[in-house]
Amino acid sequence: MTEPSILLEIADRVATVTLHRPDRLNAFDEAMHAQLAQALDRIELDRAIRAVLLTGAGRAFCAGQDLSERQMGDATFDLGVTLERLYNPLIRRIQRLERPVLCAVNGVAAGAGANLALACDIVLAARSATFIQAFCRLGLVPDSGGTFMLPRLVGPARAMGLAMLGEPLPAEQAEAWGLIWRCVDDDRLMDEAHAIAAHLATQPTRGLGLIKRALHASADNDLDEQLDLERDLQREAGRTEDYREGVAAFLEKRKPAFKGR
Ligand code: T3D
Repeated sequence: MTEPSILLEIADRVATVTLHRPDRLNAFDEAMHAQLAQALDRIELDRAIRAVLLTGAGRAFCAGQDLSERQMGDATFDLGVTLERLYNPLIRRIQRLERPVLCAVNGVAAGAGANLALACDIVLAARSATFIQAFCRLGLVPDSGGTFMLPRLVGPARAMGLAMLGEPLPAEQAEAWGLIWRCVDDDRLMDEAHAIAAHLATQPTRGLGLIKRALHASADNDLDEQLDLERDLQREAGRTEDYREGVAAFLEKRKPAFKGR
């Protein structure tokens, strides 16, 4: 029996998704894309899941596209089609998922693997991890949202350097530049990641989903549009049970028990 390329474990309202092709540094082949899409189908449908944790098996997070699938030497092969069919839907689904997605970058994250991590809501990385915009080494353009995320996260000068030089960016520097949330010692990574995911899974899930929507929209909105959006989203948030629970718990000086609705 062939080993699964994606492991999905659901426990205590957290779905942990592990990229699992360690001998290929978790590079994406067609089967891994398909299995990840299935895992996301399951997560989207199961409202009891209130946080997602994405990580990689073995010494890498993900080395991007499996290049052994690109050995055909056929100049008519259309990479635009593979982006449209595989990578773009993946990035859109993560960004639109109304549950917090935490990424634990356990090792090197290269090419689409780096940008998959950056598409997640909170990125935690092992101190030994590196981020590589490896595309330029192959004559390609950063994809999977890289040209969108990089300048917004680190500014145009650093984005251009990362994209054109393709040098490994160490996790500590990624944290210092604001590319990721935090870098932690390697042996602490998964404990910290599980603790954050467990915390997120007890929080007001709908409110967190609305925060995600507001922050994503701010990249394209002017202040007036964003103020209007905040008004609309706050109206929605104010109608949730969790908001009522949050206020009641504050006034009663107790810990809130959020239900995610
Ligand atoms: O194609 C499309 O659909 C368009 C979309 C493109 C999206 C992309 O992601 S393009 C970018 C593709 N990725 C890369 O260019 C990264 C390639 N990998 C590397 O540069 C290096 O492997 C790393 C810097 C990530 C790690 O280096 P290192 O020295 O730690 O490991 P290694 O020895 O290079 O790799 C270990 C094994 O994994 C090795 O196999 P072996 O020799 O033990 O049998 C290596 O070939 C394999 N591997 C690593 N990355 C890939 C890979 N095999 C297939 N595809 C990979 N991307």
